[in-house]
Amino acid sequence: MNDQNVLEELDQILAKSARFREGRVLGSMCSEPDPIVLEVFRRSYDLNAGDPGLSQGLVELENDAIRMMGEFWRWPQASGKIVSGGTEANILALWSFREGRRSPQQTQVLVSKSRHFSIDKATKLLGLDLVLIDCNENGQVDLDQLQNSISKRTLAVVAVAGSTSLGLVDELRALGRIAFEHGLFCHVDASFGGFVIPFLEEAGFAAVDFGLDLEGISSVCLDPHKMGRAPIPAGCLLWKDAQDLERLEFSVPYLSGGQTRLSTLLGTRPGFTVAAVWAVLKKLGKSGYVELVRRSLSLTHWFSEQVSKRRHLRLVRQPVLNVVGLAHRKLNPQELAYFLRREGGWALSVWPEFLRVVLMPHVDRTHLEDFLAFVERHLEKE
Ligand code: 0PR
Repeated sequence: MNDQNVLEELDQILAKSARFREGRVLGSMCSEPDPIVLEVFRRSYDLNAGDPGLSQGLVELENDAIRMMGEFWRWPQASGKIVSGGTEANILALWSFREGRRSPQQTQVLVSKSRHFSIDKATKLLGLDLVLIDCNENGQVDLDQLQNSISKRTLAVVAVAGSTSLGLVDELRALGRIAFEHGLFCHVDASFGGFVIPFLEEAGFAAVDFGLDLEGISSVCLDPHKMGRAPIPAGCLLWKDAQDLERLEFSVPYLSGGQTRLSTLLGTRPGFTVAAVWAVLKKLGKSGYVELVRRSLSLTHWFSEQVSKRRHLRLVRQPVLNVVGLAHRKLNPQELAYFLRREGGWALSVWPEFLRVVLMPHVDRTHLEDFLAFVERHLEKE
């Protein structure tokens, strides 16, 4: 086939996919990347970050990007890696903890019930045991229950900083302190919140206590492909102590650089991702992310208020980040989501008690007005 025919067929098939810019995708935690990444792709699409000896440029870009993300999380000297997403980052964090444990008895990972399923995946893969802790009335991990669950079998605590369901944030300082006092590792899963939390205060919203510098916090992951405006796949894992990263290193003698040390789960990995994350960080800088958060959080508060005012809708909880949970007073969430999808093409994320709207950069006020008007037309009768 010639290029044109291939591309025509591709367009036809891709037409079956929802696109962010159409304004109907309201439940996704990914978004349309910053347009600079198209140019970055043209310049870097053939590079393999898994062979650093071949591309010293990528090594420089990755180190620079890690430093910038470390600054956001108040630890510019952080060691880290750009990875494929939150799942890979969570697996790597727990893997390093397992390799660094004092005794093989330490198999338990404590985390709140609001954790993302990648933590379940990681513990299963690594032969570790997941201990699920209830949430308190604010949707944060219950610290008393967590403390009472610590024993000689405990290896690590995972804190959630931006829960997948409602964007809620655990008490990171208190969790770090508990981990420190008991000699446990503590990983912060800020896959979603990692590009929001550092900018809340400057954007004019209620701040959340955070930082890799907090006592007892060992690592944090944040996903550039969620609120960072980078393309998929792009995650990042930051370590406070370089030795935690070094435990994951494999020395590979035969690659172009000779004695290359590799510490990601993937071998061959996209150089384009590294270049794109770097480019978006350079372009937006701290002030760019503050602006983005200001816009997303303003929209979040406006939308929450609108939901609260609707007769048949219920706001599940006052948002902390840019995530809104809403429920219908008559339809259950599955029925509601199915109706919205079938009749209006709206894509929201479905949870047992509510639907999730994520106020990502591609979501505009006009999209939300359309959504609310649709609900009013179809679901607010009598
Ligand atoms: N940790 C948290 C707190 C997450 O919310 C997620 C993903 C992960 C880890 C795993 O990250 P990766 O998927 O990058 O490995 N949360 C989103 C979710 O489950 C992922 C997502 C994004 C799903 C966009 C759908 C979508 O359209 O909702």
